Amino acid sequence: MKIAQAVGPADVEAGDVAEHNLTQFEYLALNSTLNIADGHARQGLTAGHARIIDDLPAMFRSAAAAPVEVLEERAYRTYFRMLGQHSHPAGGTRVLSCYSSSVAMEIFSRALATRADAVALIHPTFDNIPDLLSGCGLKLFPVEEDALHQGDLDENLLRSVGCVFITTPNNPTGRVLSEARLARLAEECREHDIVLALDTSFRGFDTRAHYDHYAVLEASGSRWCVIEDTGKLWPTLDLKVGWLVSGETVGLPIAKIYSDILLGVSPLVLEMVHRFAEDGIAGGLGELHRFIAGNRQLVRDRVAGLPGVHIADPDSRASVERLHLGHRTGLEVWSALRERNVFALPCTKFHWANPGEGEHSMRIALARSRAPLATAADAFRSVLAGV
Ligand code: EGV
Repeated sequence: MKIAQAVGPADVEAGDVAEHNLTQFEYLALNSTLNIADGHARQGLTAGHARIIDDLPAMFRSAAAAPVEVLEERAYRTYFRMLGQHSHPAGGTRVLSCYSSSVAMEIFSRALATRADAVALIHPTFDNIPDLLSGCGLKLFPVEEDALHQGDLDENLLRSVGCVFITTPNNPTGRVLSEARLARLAEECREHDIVLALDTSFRGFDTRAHYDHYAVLEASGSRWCVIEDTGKLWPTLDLKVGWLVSGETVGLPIAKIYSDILLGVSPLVLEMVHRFAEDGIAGGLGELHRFIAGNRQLVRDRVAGLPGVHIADPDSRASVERLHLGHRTGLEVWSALRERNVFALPCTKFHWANPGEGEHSMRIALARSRAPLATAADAFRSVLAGV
């Protein structure tokens, strides 16, 4: 049976939903106009975006005519320039284009599983990361965010894994690995001859994640891999690219596994990424940051003063916002919201090693148009005032 059917609204019983993974919760929201569940970009087009979309027929024809290598290199060069990643590799198989960052993640996991048994993985984080890694037979050890940001990782942990995997900015907390901490972590990984993997899917939202990661990684001499994602930023109806970027000496059969799965991504999508990134450089990225900050303020204003409710990540600039619900459980609030056709995301499964930790929080997506977000936030307020 297809998963989409198994979790369709008709099947949803209180007992069942508790078992859902985060994406299964996101499916339930897809047909609602008040979907504040998934982290994909669903806001309206800006004027700059609309000009690109109006150009689509011409882009289709020019993409069909150009060599794909040219389009691919242009897309990632522009994307990396927008985000300050000037020392990114280029050419050959160092930057591989995938349909999504999850596809890149699956390719990475399979490649890693040929050489490693275990991974030290950031905790909490979006649950499909632990699920993809463990689906490849890898054993997982949690790395708590606080421990990661405070100092060196446990020597015993580093000795028992083949990879440290970090999402930065993290999903859902928005916490960013500093340049100094990345440099030290890369050194620790080099000392133990293990792979350092980063998932930077949310980096576009936070300028604190725009220091040149590739300069740090290259200088470290470590075996590294980075998963980049254009999918969280722009409302392109899920036309996006996940890039699987690797160091010269990563020592994993990444290009081979990639070839088992993909020939490449659509030249039209590469052309769109190039154009949206150009727009980002010309001011679109700043506009996006102001838009998300405004939406974040709107949500914070709506829930202000509710007893027991507080903002979990006051410093976050990611396009998602996590709320602590006090005594209420995420599932309880989820059910009450659902009766009003509003769908947010209970946080339990982000805490993949200790689900109980996420029981009293929810995540709200901010990459939404202002009006539906305001309606959803109003519903949130009245539900929280009532339970
Ligand atoms: C988020 C959806 C996948 C994922 C959403 C996400 N799930 N790919 N299995 O793209 O934060 O809502 O990352």
